[in-house]
Amino acid sequence: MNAIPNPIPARHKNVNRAEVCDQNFVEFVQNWHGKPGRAPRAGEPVLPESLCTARDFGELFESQLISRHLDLMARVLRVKNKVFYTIGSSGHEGNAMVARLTRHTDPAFLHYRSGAFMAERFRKLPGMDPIMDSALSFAASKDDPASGGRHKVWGSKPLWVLPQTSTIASHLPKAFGTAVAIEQARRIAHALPIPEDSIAICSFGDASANHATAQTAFNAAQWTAYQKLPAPVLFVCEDNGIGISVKTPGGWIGNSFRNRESLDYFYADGLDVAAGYEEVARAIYHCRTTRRPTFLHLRTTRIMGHAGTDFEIEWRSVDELVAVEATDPLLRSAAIALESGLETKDSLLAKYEDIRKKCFAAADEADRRPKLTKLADVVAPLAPYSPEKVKAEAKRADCSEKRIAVFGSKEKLPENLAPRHLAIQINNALHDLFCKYPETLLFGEDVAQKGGVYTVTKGLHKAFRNARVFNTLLDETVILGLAQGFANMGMLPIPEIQYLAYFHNACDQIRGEAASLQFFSNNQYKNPMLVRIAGLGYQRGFGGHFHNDNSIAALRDIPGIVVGCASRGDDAAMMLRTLAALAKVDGRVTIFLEPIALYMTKDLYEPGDGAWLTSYPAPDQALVLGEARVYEEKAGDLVIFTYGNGVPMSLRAARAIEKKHGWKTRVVDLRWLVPLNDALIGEHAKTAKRIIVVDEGRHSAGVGEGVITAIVEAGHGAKPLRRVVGVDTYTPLAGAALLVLPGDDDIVAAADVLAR
Ligand SMILES: Cc1ncc(C[n+]2csc(CCOP(=O)(O)OP(=O)(O)O)c2C)c(N)n1
Ligand SMILES: [Mg+2]
Repeated sequence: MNAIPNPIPARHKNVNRAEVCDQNFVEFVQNWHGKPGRAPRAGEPVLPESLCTARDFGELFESQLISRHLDLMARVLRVKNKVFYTIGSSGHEGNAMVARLTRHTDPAFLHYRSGAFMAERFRKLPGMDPIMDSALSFAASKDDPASGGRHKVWGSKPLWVLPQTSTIASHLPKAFGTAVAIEQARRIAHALPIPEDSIAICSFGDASANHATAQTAFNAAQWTAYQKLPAPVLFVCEDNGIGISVKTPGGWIGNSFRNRESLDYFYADGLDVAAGYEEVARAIYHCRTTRRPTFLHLRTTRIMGHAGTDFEIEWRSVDELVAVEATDPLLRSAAIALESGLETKDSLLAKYEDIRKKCFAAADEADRRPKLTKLADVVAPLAPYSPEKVKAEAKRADCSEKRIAVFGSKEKLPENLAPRHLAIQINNALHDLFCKYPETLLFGEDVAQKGGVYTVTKGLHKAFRNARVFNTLLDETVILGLAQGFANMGMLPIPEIQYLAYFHNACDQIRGEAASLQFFSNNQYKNPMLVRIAGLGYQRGFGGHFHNDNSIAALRDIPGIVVGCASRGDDAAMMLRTLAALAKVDGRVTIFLEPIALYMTKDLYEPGDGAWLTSYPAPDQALVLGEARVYEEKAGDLVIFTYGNGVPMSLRAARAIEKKHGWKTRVVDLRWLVPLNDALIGEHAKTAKRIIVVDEGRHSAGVGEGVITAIVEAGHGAKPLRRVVGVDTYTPLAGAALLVLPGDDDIVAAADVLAR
């Protein structure tokens, strides 16, 4: 590498490190005094012994220069308010090698320093322009082909680059999931959208490698490969030795990853394309041919700071900065170009300036393109909904022969059997979804042979075998990462989260990742799924908090998702069909919240009355998103809004209230918790004299808050109104649980207050 100037010239004390690095390049070329070689022909090694040919090198170097000038352009135009993002790729341009040596159909989940990777991948398809596309993204223009101006993301539909959020490491589980999905497709005869021998690529920084979400993905990949199951994921750790301002201990990445069980480690010098190319090629070849998880430790450096806002000079010495800047891989690439004779000083400087000009010209053009100026445009891809198509799809029932085979005979079809409880009807509905969608997969903890802890998935494994129904390792983040991976590959995943408390454990995989994909890709990518979560309180004599968690707040404010909660078997079956249809038709991330305490509930008013058993709805019946179930529609003395366990409680309380106060009570089972049907709530509030909201969730941020807001906003807040809601606490064990959760008596007591 080039020597550090001594003494350090005055210009190196410049606060603007982008200017310093820019000048460094120019000066380095101007001052180069080596002996130029005879320019190798396209197919010859760029330097003796290098696996990288002159053609490879020439294009890689150009990609590196494009990436660098996009960074420089962003720094200049940020201050003019024409660019809105300055986290750059400078020092990481060696990642272009990974792009060159993989295919544009290998799904890529990229680190934010992937400018050169992208520029290189753009070469894989004709007629694409990395500079203009990136400029539109930097400028947050509506014409940005990656996100439609919603974020500066690296993304491309034709190039299989799925846009990532800024949450570091959160993309690793879904990259692992995508790798598993590529392999799973064959086992279920599903046609992949990409070649069968594709690999999933994900890149991330050295500091990010420590994150729990990253470690969980490594572990899951190792766990898989350890069992000799394929998981062709290429983890590319771009090690620049620092994370914002915190240095990674020297040798940490190598020492931590070199000897992991079932994770194959490769090291490549990303600062030197001629030297690093061979090892990058070996790692990729290894991953593709062995289908094993592969860890590519790519040496990089970070120049120009973490982002444009990071004035490194304020917290690091100039000497240190100068030393880091001397490791700039573009200086090394310039040396290779000059040494090999591929470029002369003049031709190289001319190329450098030419790319600079193109980047600024593109930025100028991007600045003139339209921005997002309407709210409706911003949110259009967030939660697409085609009601008619969803309805038709939910009611589509064209697999009668398969059903007969699965259920045993026509007589044994569940709609021909006696009424049953919730758990059985969910189970029947899942069997039906498996008949309807051959691309359905169901997975989670204990869901296969055992059929789940509450036997809700019993029989599915036997009927549909290992390839479609399987146990995962014990990790909710991975379960949801797998779901995203399967969805990316066109399947319909139905992951199970064993208890609501354990969704909270992995919430970001939905909140930050799955639910955001349509938004940040301008609806070009979708990861449709149906997540089943067992939860809510009232399991008599069992569990304590973590099995009776009643906090729905974490789901309520996730933009774009649909959350349904069925209190009875027939609704559950019809709701599942609608949720699956929302996923299939509109690509939605849907959540089915299962009230555990109602799984086996048979009676409503009296022991043995069987009033909570329901018939199985024929497969051509489904719910409409937002549609409530209303008991005693005409009753108007009191309306109770509720859901889940609150429904049978409210129905019982309604009887007691009628006896006590003579009021006819209407009970509205909302069924759909996200989004809440505000209009429906307003209508019912309007036509009743009094209102009670029964929310088994918590006092703060529970569904009840949303219901009451809807009532108030509809102009009915002045009516007599009470809320019966859980306490802001964890749920205690045994009978004490009923102290913190609302019960039948609390509802009657609320009516008593209204009667005063
Ligand atoms: C989960 C999460 N925590 C914190 C951050 C803030 N953050 C952004 S980048 C970064 C450092 C990442 O360093 P590294 O992984 O080494 O990547 P580099 O920037 O060095 O390429 C931090 C702490 C984040 N984006 N996500
Ligand atoms: Mg780093």
